[in-house]
Amino acid sequence: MIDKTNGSPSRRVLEGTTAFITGATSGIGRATAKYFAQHNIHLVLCGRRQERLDELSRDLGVHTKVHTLTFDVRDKAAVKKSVDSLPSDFSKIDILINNAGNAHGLDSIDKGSLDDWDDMLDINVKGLLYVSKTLLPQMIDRKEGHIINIGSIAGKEVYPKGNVYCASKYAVDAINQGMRMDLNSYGIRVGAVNPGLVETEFSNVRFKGNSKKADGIYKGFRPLKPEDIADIIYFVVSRPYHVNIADLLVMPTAQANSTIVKKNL
Ligand code: NDP
Ligand code: 8X3
Repeated sequence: MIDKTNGSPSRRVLEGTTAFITGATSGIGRATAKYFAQHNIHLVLCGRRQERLDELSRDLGVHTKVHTLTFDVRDKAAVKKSVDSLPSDFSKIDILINNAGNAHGLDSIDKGSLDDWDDMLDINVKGLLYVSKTLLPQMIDRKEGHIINIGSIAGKEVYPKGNVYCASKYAVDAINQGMRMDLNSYGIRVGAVNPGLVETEFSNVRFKGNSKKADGIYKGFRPLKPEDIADIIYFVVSRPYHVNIADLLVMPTAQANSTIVKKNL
């Protein structure tokens, strides 16, 4: 990729480059896909829900080139097979957004479910590693690429009952730092975007479809919208190549930290 300034010294022109987004079927990933499409970034969109990927492909295909991959990030063979299946038009990945992930449950450590723990560690940590490992060789060969890891405020401070979800996001924080060190000599940019409360399907997944409980999380204050995070991710990727936003924490104004949220209920 060549840095062009397009009349502005502060923005990198990304038209025609390709972004690989995991967790593109919902929330932050979907909003980022839409944002990127508006800027004519070509898209490889991933998730497990085929019908949502088909819908995105139809909607965003009018703005940019879109290819979809349906796989579970926990399945390392499926990750590799999917990446290997990319047609030549989409096989050069310039930007990787490691976004797929969720919280499963909100229970004290003595009451948490083993299946929930497996899900969070397998998806949020190991899935991110499998996808990265599969795409890294080509970035290393080209000595160029940008990886954005979606962490969380939960990876910066532990909150009650957050235990294993927080552990998974602390791991993302550690992996983000480790990747930046180990890929430094190849000129690859690595950074994390760590959101606080964003209104997506996140809480619905955490509370296993209990929408009353999920909606309650965002009541009485103005949470972030997935588009707020997409806007920030676009800002991060569109910096000139010598500028790397390494670690960014963003919360709603009503939120001071993981446990303090100003609510008017
Ligand atoms: P959503 O539930 O709206 O989206 C989660 C996405 O991850 C979906 O596209 C889902 O796709 C995908 N996904 C989940 N499990 C798997 C899997 N096993 N294999 C492949 N894809 C999977 O949540 P958000 O948009 O909020 O979450 C996105 C990221 O942001 C997560 O990493 C989350 O931890 C992080 N985050 C969210 C915050 C929030 O408050 N919402 C705050 C801080 C961080 P599908 O089901 O189709 O596979
Ligand atoms: C998602 C936000 O506050 O549930 O990472 O940890 S929180």
